[in-house]
Amino acid sequence: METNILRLAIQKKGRLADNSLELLKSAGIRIDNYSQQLLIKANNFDLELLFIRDDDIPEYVQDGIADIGIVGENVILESGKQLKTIEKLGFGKCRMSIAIPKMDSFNSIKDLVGKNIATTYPKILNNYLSANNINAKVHYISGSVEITPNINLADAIFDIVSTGSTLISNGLKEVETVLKSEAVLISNNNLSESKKLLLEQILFRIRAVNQAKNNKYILLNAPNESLQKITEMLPGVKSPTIMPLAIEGWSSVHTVISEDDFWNKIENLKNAGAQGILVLPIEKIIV
Ligand code: PRT
Ligand code: ZN
Repeated sequence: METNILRLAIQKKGRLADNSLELLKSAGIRIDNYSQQLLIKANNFDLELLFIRDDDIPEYVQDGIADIGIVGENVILESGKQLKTIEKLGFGKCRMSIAIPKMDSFNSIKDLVGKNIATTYPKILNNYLSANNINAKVHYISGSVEITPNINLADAIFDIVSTGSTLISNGLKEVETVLKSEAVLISNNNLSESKKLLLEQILFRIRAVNQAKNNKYILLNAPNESLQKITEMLPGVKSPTIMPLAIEGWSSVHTVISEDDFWNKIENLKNAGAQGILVLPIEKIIV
């Protein structure tokens, strides 16, 4: 008989582990007695979590050992598996770049012809090099790729970069960004109808949480004659709510605004006459 529990593979330990659990928690999925077991069932949802190394997640999901997974796009690409990306999750953001010793010159990727490049991601690098007709030697190294130029094991490296401080402290400079990556939700291609339904429910919650994260609730007071100008700047989910203040000639405007948008518009709002601006976090948004 087909079991009606959706199995989600997440990273057991590492950069994505905390954020993955945090996302589930904010989506209202409770996981009690969590103590790094391999497999654990959620308390209030037909979901079980499988904790594994991130490199194993694409294969587990492709083979149906897990139904869905949370993993970095870089890991999926390197695995070469054909998996459905269901949703970008907004954490684990990084880029994959080529770096060389900081004193070496670099004009274009043509300078890599004939060079030795060390990486943990040979498949992505080889694809990139062949797409650009660059003939270079790719060397697989399982860790600490950034030290290889210093010990003359390689002329260049291809690795994950986020702040760039690892490159700098190893005397390297980033010369070419090959791709950008973040954590994504992936799914097996042959989910049963009942599992698809569970996935839809989880996805609905994840979207509500992630939408809310990027948005703020904004309240402000404005003289009635500025209302039109101000509401044009604040489209909101549908349109702003406008309520009269106890003082004649003034209104309170409530709406939702993206965090970035807020910083771009704040000056214009003030110039248009907005006062007493409050910005509050939102827990969930269902549009
Ligand atoms: O044990 P397991 O195999 O599960 O974990 P792992 O060691 O393979 O992966 P982990 O936990 O290090 O990273 C998991 C995922 O996080 C990666 O696959 C990426 O998708 C994402 N990610 C985001 C990163 C980084 N940022 C990152 N900065 N992965 C690795 N790094 C490394 C980078 O290679 C560099 O050496 O962190 C170092 C510091 O980076 P800077 O540029 O901030 O100095
Ligand atoms: Zn890994």
